[in-house]
Amino acid sequence: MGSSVSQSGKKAIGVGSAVALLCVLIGLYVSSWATSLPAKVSATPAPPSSGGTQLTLETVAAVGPKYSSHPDWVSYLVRKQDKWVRSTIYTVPANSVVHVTLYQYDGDSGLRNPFLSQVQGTVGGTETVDGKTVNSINPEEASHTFVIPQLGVFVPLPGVEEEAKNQCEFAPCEGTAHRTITFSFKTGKKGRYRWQCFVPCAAGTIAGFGGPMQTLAYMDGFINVV
Ligand SMILES: [Cu+2]
Repeated sequence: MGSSVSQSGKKAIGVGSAVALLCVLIGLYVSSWATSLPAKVSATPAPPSSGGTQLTLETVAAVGPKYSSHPDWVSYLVRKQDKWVRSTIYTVPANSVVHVTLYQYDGDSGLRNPFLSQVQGTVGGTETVDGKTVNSINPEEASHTFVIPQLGVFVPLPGVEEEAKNQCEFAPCEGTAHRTITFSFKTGKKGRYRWQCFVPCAAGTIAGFGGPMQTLAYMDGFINVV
């Protein structure tokens, strides 16, 4: 009798500590998930003649194993010093002009809402696409958009043609088939502004809006205006 009690006691302690360990592991997992934010990347000074600061971005069809545990997800990357990093949190100065150069390495998905194919809220209300100044693109050609709703900035990004040769497979993409888009926007007062893509570009997810479209640091992020 005594030995059976102590045995079940031992069992209870064993089960109890296994459960406790499991809880600790779950806690660690959740806290690391909840606090893992991408690094902040600051805009760099732009050439003095242009004033303001510069952000250099690229979009890729597949982020690849070097940048993510979801190698086939679409993503934005940002240039930091001489490297492409996967971050979508940018720090820019208040009341200033930010010049953006964006290399589009992804193909087109098309917009559901053609309204978003118009350029809005940029300096001059335009963007340049491969050197040509435009105020809208063909909605079917949209690959991604760069939109900061609170600042009224809407920039549609046309994709690489489907038949283009030499397409980039995995990030970082450099020199393979791409479109070059430039635009500038004014920041205004200090604050934290959300930006995001509005193209249903998350291939293989429900309505194209799952996965990278609903996980921070792929197709959306924040602009910290400081
Ligand atoms: Cu997108």
